[in-house]
Amino acid sequence: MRTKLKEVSGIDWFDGAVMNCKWTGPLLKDVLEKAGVKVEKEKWNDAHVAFSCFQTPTQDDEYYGASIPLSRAMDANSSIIIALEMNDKPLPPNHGAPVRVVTPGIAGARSVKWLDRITVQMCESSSYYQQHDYKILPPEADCKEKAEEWWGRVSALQDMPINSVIGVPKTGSTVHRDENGTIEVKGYALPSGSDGPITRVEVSADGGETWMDAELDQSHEDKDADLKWAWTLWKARVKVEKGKDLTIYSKATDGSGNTQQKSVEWNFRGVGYNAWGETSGIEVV
Ligand SMILES: Nc1nc2c(c(=O)[nH]1)N[C@H]1C(S)=C(S)[C@@H](COP(=O)(O)O)O[C@H]1N2
Ligand SMILES: [Mo]
Repeated sequence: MRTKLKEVSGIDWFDGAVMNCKWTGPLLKDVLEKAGVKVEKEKWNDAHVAFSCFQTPTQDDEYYGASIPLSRAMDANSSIIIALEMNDKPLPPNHGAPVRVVTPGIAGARSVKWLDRITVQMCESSSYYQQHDYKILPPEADCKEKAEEWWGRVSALQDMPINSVIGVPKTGSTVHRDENGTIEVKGYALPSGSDGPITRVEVSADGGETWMDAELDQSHEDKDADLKWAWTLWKARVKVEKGKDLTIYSKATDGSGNTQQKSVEWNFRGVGYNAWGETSGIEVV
């Protein structure tokens, strides 16, 4: 959003702010049921599960915290877990050892690492990161002072929007055409929230006039694996002319028909950016 639209108050994540691996641990739902949830079912939509880590202060708060709706947590299909393992090994320290939350489809900010406490409560987490960060503010909130007026009025980002990224070729690189005049384009795609899996990825080398289908790699060592929450790696061979300054776009669609738009509206923190995937300044030789 910073490079395409205008300056934001955020970090340069580029295309890499994503995690996709195998997480193992009990369902949050089962843990909450064992502990006993006192909120009546009719109120689950208004209740929240808050996660806290008190082990270190953060940049903007005394602790790290986040929350998600209780209704989402109590839905077994939401696959929200208290993770103990990552890729079949105990969690490594930087990914939250010994225990963290994993909230598939939901912004990573809610997957609290080094978990100390889980609370069922009638308000969202009071953490700075739930209240004053990770929200898609309206464009008029264009500075810190104006953002102050909006934090309390905009809901916290939960489900992430559908997205796709072109990993190869990298922006600014030189690529060789094969004998058919094509080049290989590869990347990943993520579904929107719980609307996965990815069902289609298209690629365009003419500014979005025409699109061709990419080949989806949805194979998995575990045949019954549910790719609802996973990324889908994709690749395509795209016919291109020789020349400088080629731009290629990618566009994903998921199980509920969500798809990407050419551009998205700017927001102060630069979060939720999901315009078409793009690689540009490609020299084709
Ligand atoms: N305790 C704690 N948990 C945290 C954070 C944090 O700063 N402290 N950062 C969150 C954010 S913003 C993200 S994107 C993910 C990153 O998880 P990862 O390091 O396993 O990729 O952790 C989340 N959990
Ligand atoms: Mo994050």
